[in-house]
Amino acid sequence: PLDVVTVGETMAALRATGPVRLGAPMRLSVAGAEANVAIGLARLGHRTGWVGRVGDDEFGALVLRTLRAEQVDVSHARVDTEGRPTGLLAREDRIADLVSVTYYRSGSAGSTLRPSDVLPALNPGVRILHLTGITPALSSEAAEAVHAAAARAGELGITVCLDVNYRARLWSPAEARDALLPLARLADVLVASADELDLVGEDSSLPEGEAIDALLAQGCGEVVITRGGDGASATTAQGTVSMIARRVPVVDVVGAGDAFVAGYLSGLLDGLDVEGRLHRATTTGAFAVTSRGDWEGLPTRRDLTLLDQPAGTTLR
Ligand code: KDG
Repeated sequence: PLDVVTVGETMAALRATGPVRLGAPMRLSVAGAEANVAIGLARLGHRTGWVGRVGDDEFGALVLRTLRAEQVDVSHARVDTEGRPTGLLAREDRIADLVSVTYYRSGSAGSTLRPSDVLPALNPGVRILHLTGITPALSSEAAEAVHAAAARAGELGITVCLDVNYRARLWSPAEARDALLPLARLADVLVASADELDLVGEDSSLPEGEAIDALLAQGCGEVVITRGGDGASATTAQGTVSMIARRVPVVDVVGAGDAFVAGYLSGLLDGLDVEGRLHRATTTGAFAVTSRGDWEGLPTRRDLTLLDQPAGTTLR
């Protein structure tokens, strides 16, 4: 059986290294928060599957081929038969570290995910179901699919991880709150940036500490708050552990949150304590920010100790 099942939309991703309107060259890859997490986990040796829909087109073939090449199981992925295309995102690196993303995903194959696509992947033996708050923004059936998956996982004793991942280009905070409040109630591990907490807390006026306590009180086992370059903290019934981010040259921050989640869940699967989970998460996050691409630079298990070498080391 798989250790981890992830569910979401994986898209073709075009990355321009200058203004698109001037015809800047573009590089083609794939992207999607849940696929990034799946690849991160697979590189660390965990048996991981991705569930979603792609179009019956060349971008869809690229998505599936890339995931397969990364040892991510796609046996539950579906190819749309009704002519809907694979979603696409275009990324424009404008000034310094400011990145602008445009989505071409409304009406995509991935946005029509439904419960019957996801439920067959949740076999007993699966240990973690990883979801993000992006998928319920795609359509009402996709929202239903993630909700049904989280509910079934709960029945089967599968740990549900939800990364809030608010995307302002997909929906308003009010719409997000309506969909994410019930989903957060089903989460065992909740990952959010500090400014996303009010999207998943019953009382959005609470200060951070109280909002976290309220989530624990409603049954969430651990609340992980990411603070970018300032590190992260994880709160469980035993208290809060904080960890600073690892100091690395920042090249590309997109995908860092997904890399962090992959490291955190890898630590959970390996039975590490909260400190060990955060250490692995900040390490995988650091690999993501110090290499180009959403997932390309993620570490294998053997790479994990590379950052412990002094800066400027040449391994010979
Ligand atoms: O987390 C990185 C993602 O933003 C990227 O891979 C694309 O899933 C994506 C999205 O919806 O923004």
